[in-house]
Amino acid sequence: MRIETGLRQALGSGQLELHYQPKFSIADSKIIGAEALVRWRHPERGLVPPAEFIPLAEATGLVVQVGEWVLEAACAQAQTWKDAGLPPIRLAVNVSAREFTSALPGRVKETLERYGLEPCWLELEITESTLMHNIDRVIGIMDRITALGVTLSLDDFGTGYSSLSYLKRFPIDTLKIDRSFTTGIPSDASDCAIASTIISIAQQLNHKVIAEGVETVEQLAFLKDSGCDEVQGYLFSKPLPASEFEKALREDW
Ligand code: G
Ligand code: G
Ligand code: NA
Ligand code: MN
Repeated sequence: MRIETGLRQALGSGQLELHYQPKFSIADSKIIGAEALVRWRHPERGLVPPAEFIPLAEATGLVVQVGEWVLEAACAQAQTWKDAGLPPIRLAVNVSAREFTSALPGRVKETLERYGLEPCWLELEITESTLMHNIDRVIGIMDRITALGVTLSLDDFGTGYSSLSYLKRFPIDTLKIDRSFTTGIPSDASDCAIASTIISIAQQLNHKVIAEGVETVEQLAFLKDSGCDEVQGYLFSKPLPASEFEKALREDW
């Protein structure tokens, strides 16, 4: 069966699920949020990671429906945690370029309202490639989203082609240092220089900065010394099923 047909069926039959990778504040090691990462629980192939179907979904346009499902599922989960009395944490949803249309702000607003959620529960992660086409239109959409109180983070920062002259115009809250740079810390001098430069740019533009893919205490020490605000990675936690993330949140609280 073509993977596209399979993915369409997966959307209709509840085979997608979200896992949550905690994001930690470096200053006090507390969980401050989570990145929602989609997985496909395939009847024969088991749990399929997004790298195996998101690129295809992007190529076919099906990523729009996947994205609608992800936003819905993340907000439903946030409502459950809110109703259970857990402290508000930001759930970050990845949004690909094809979802980043003028329909997105209205859909985000409507979904938050339907689940009775304050905007502080939600963050959207966008990648640099989203920002490359029609910059003025993209900034208009970003402004409408941030006007709702929903924050934006710039994912995989430094891996694309976005120019620094645009960066200052983006209403973003957080820069994410890509895992490919974190990996080389502390042995690779270039990766260390790039990471600390990203941190410095973020500080001077009044953005927060988070490093992803943090796996070692040496990486954490370097990032802390360099002024990084938040971390995400296997040193702290892999992406967790909702029940396990909730457990971690309750223990941390
Ligand atoms: O979980 P994993 O590291 O395998 O994720 C691989 C990639 O898939 C990541 O780069 C992530 O941005 C992307 N991804 C995960 N979940 C989603 C999603 O819900 N929507 C989109 N567009 N991309 C996602
Ligand atoms: O594309 P994006 O960067 O949003 O996706 C994050 C991906 O990286 C997820 O698939 C997640 O499972 C994976 N990941 C998260 N933390 C680590 C880490 O510390 N090391 C490695 N190698 N992968 C990680
Ligand atoms: Na991401
Ligand atoms: Mn990333």
